[in-house]
Amino acid sequence: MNENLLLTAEVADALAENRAVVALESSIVAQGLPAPDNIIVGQAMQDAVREQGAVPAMTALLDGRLRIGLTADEMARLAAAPDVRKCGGRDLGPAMALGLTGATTVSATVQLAAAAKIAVFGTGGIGGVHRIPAGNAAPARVDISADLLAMSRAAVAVVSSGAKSLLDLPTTLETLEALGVPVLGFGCDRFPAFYTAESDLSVTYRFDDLDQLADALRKHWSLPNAGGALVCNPPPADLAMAADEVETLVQGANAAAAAAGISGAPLTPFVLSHMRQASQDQTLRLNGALAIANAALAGQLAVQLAA
Ligand code: PSU
Ligand code: MN
Repeated sequence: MNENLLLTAEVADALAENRAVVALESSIVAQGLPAPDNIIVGQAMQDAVREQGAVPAMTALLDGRLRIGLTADEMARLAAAPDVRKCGGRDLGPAMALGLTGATTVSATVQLAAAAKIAVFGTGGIGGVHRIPAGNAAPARVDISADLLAMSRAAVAVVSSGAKSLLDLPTTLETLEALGVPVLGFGCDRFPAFYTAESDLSVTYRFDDLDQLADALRKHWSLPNAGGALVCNPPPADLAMAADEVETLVQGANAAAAAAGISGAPLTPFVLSHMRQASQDQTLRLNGALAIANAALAGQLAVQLAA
């Protein structure tokens, strides 16, 4: 085990006894959701993992130390501090050396999960290839989330509701194909687009049986140089939105961002907050509910893999 990784006793014991553990990212708490929903959802994700008989392991960088498993107070600290960094995988080494505190995105979390030999990770949605903003005064540039390459390198199954349709989803899926990351639908043929289950894009394979999904992962990992896999769980049907409704929200938010001259890193937070307001918090309720549902499925999958 990497000597720089600090595991809680609960997580270390579970791993030593080959019991089920589920990694959780902390960026969803620090940057992904507004207070007070961030702490409520982060706690509910951990509870959902436990209800399935698995141990939750939220990852973060606290005062320069890589942490696997956080106390409620530590998670609250990440949720409350506005200056907590958003750390991708590439940030970890330098941020450790500088003694910084940061929340981990999908790319950092899969790297830490792999280092601790945690095979399953549950989150809301992954980052992907951004759309080139139409009508934006800023020059068009490619923005590809580090999540995609990180998933190709770490043998970790990421359970999510796909990726947000504010991204370029066809190009995101092409990139996952190029990187050798299988996209596995659990009970779905279509790639879920986070807010909506109705994308017209296909997953690589569909599984309806958890046992068979676990078998597919075991066999994927039995091959040389196999990296991760993306497991897709459609958003809860009672809160999921219609595709055209989401597209209207995305376009309204993008137009507002262009008008305000916003691009680069602040773009996604701006777009999400605009969509939240325009939907009277429906996107926020959905985001929380799908993240909790994905944590539960990740718990079930981890239990199945540990059996
Ligand atoms: N997608 C979501 N919610 C999130 C994120 C993605 O629906 O909170 C976060 C995750 O931590 C993800 C990160 O890893 O954003 C991707 O950021 P970037 O596009 O800068 O790589
Ligand atoms: Mn980016």
